[in-house]
Amino acid sequence: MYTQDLFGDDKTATQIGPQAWHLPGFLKGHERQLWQWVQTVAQQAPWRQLTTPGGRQMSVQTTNCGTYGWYSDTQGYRYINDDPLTQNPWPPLPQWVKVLARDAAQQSGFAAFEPNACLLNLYSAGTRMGLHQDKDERDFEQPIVSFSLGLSANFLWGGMRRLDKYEKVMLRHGDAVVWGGVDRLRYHGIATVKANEHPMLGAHRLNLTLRRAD
Ligand code: MD3
Ligand code: FE
Repeated sequence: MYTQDLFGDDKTATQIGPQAWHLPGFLKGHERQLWQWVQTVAQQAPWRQLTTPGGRQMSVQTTNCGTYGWYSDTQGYRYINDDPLTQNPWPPLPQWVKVLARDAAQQSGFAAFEPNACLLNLYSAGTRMGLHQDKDERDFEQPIVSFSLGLSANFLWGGMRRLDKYEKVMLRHGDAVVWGGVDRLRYHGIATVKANEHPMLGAHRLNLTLRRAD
């Protein structure tokens, strides 16, 4: 891996691809506010396990906020404006969260990122996310910003083909990852989360991905 640790300190940015960056501790000072806000989102748009187009239940629990939410059922993968569970629009994506995402993108070389979709994934021990590409968005030049809270997990960072070899990058409470451009369609996933107890999130790992869906 062409890792480039710019400051020789693991609390600073590490380049994990030509246009992909791991920002350890990027969320420092915002973690509790994020977790409290996510709990209010989940009161309005409850956690649920989605079904893949192939009819399998995903192990992670999911919800969304923003103008668009990512959804999957036997009809396929897509972005939709309303939560099928409540028939209401997804809860709003607050400006302060958009600003955090825009700042992470800016630090990674992507100017003026304006997310309009936020997918929230809640992992408990034993859950994982298999290798996949994110290709349900319209514009692959737009970056995606990911925020992690709670239990640590190994992020699997692959190539352009499913069977390409992958690197493991440990994502911890407070980390951000940003990728776009030539790295936007790389295969990626999350290894099975190990049982543990986090002081803020208890038995869970939370990941937020901020996206431009249209
Ligand atoms: C690299 N989520 O929601 S975030 C997803 O931690 C997803 O829940 C994982 O993959 C999670 O689609 C990983 C980091 C991530 C997300 C999307 C990517 C890395 C990516 C898309 C392209 C390349
Ligand atoms: Fe993904």
